[in-house]
Amino acid sequence: MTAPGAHAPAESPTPRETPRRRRTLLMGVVNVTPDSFSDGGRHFDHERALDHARRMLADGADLIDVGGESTRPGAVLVAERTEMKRVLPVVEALAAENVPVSVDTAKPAVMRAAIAAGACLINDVRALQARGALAAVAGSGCGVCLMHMQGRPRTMQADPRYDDAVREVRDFLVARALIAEGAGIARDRIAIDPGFGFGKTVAHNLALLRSLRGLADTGYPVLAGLSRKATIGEITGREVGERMAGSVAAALAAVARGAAIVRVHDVRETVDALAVWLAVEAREPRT
Ligand code: 7PJ
Repeated sequence: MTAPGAHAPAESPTPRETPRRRRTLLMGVVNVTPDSFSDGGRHFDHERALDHARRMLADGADLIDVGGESTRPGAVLVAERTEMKRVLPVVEALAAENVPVSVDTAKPAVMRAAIAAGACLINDVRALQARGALAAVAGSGCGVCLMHMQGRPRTMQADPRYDDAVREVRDFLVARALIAEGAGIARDRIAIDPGFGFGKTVAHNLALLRSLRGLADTGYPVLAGLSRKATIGEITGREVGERMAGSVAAALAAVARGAAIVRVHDVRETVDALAVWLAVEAREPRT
């Protein structure tokens, strides 16, 4: 894959003016959830998810995050078997094409099956707190993203409260990372994520974004996911289908504060925005 902006400018540039290849990784989101005419796990849903993934890869995604259970506010949990039927065929197909695949799951059995199917990253919104989750990842060479969430998806947005959201989220993530290391997951396999929108108000999310550098300074790579979330909607007044520009701005703000990975739906637009921003900055922030 060639980085956008990698073409030589017409005039011979000094090294400082040469657009840089970005180091920030773009994670493209693929949801394998049934459309209204099918029961999930059907061939059609998988083909649709794969088409979507391939389009994001062509647009410049570095890895694909496959999810079979919605964790959006108010979402209802799905059964383990259903989740596996949704995600595993997609993971297998992408892994067979040498695509780096992460799986968005909190269930140890799904983690194990996803790793066997070729996933290289487990993306757990529950930070490996489910019984058996630490062991499921520790026994593999797979990476893990530990995310912070207050409460549970069905109710977490009801009335989220913190004394100090930034400190509490950081302390939780560092504690979970140390527990993961103690369970045998090497430090260089761990990323952390403040979990924007997971039991957080707009004010909490903005405070966490402003202070993302403090998370990056823990030494763990930071993943940031703000794409199309309610906070973008509240700031812009846009419905979920119209949050692309706001999401791109949020991704840039996260990268400027040291995010190593941004989780996005609109890969092509984020790639372009990052390329322009990096060309102007001529130096990527520390991650
Ligand atoms: C996130 C996620 C996030 C990580 C979702 C949505 C909700 N995983 N899975 N971070 N969000 N690591 O995309 O709106 O922010 S699902």
